[in-house]
Amino acid sequence: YLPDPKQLGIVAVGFSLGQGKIGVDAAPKALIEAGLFTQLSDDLDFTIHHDGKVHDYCSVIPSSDPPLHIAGGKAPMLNPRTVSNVTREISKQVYTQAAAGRLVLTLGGDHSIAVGTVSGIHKAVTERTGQEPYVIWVDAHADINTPIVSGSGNIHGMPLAFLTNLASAPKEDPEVFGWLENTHKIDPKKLVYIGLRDVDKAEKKILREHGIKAFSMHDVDRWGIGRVMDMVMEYVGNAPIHLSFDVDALDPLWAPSTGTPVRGGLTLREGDFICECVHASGNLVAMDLVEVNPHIEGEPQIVQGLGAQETVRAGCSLVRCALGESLL
Ligand code: B3U
Ligand code: MN
Ligand code: MN
Repeated sequence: YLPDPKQLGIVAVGFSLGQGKIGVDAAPKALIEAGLFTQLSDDLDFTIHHDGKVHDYCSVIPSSDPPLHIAGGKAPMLNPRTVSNVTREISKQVYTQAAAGRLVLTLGGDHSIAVGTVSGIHKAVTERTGQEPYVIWVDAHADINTPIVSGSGNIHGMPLAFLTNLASAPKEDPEVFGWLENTHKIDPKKLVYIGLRDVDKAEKKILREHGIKAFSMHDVDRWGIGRVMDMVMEYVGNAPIHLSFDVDALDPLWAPSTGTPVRGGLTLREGDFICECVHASGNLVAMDLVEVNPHIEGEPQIVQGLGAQETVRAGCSLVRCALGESLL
């Protein structure tokens, strides 16, 4: 039931309107130019299925998409219709790749694109296997704000609220994420976080109330990444795995070029180790790599202006590890 281990579908999504900083839409191009596809095909023997395009979803005029005020909300949702339409498109593309029996790699873009990737994979994998995939969400942030509790209105901080059905299409505009069907949505019990360290108060309440499994940086410090991954993999069991990796889970020392860096994160080696463990399970069905922003240079005293290059290199490494590079 698992995808053919050597057929890789790639969706490249230049999209930044789930948050406020331009540049994250340039990540797929930067990753490809750094040689990612060659590494995957030549070194790791994947057959790549890619339409040859970086889908540019940023040309939609944001002025045609005014902020959406939600009753009782702290901040209006920003670019709501654009993010909804773009993620619907991504969902279809990812679904098609997965339904063809391929492992699916999506290069973002900001993390709002996960509304598309997780929904498309969930639908395809449950149809193919009758088993619901688990989502391993590696991130400094929990990305589970509902539109009501979000303090920023940025949708990259909300994808998991829509995907777990904690939030549904707002009545102020039911078209926004109205396309999400039950077959797209995940059980909050099938979500596991690793790397959290910047979680909003309302998000903490959501994690507690829904019993969502989470390994914060505190847990990584306490147990070490080895035991954390033992616990993660035991929780996930033998289910298919969708790995959604936000590069800001890594410490800004290794990945400075990202929109909302938070100190005290994973080392690159710990990030690679997470990816290797997921690979070793044999159950990986999809991976997202998001929030690489090559236009942000990062703290120059740390990487002497090489921030973007370093972050892109870190991103390539994470993908290669998830796809089996470290196997001897
Ligand atoms: N939780 C905050 C901040 C944030 C979420 N994701 C990122 N930043 N990258 C929010 O805006 O929802
Ligand atoms: Mn994220
Ligand atoms: Mn993040």
